[in-house]
Amino acid sequence: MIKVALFKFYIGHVVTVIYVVTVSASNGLLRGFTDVIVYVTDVNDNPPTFSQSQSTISVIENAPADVIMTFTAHDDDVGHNALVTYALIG
Ligand SMILES: [Ca+2]
Ligand SMILES: [Ca+2]
Repeated sequence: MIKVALFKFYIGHVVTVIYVVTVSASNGLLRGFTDVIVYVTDVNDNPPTFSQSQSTISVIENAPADVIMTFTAHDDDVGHNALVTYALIG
């Protein structure tokens, strides 16, 4: 019999997922158990992605100052590895 429990917790900015696997063995009459604890730490292996790869907008030259477009990026990692900062380039 194998029983698996999943726990996720934060240590600082690092998210660690813990699997606790209980394994049993039997000889037909008696049974023994042991727990196997697996720590899975996130790796920063996903870049931020935008929902749109390119956007175009037109604004008239005398338009009042205002928000003209909003971008949001998502990172599939977790914790500190999923933080996204934005910059204008060019
Ligand atoms: Ca990332
Ligand atoms: Ca990852």
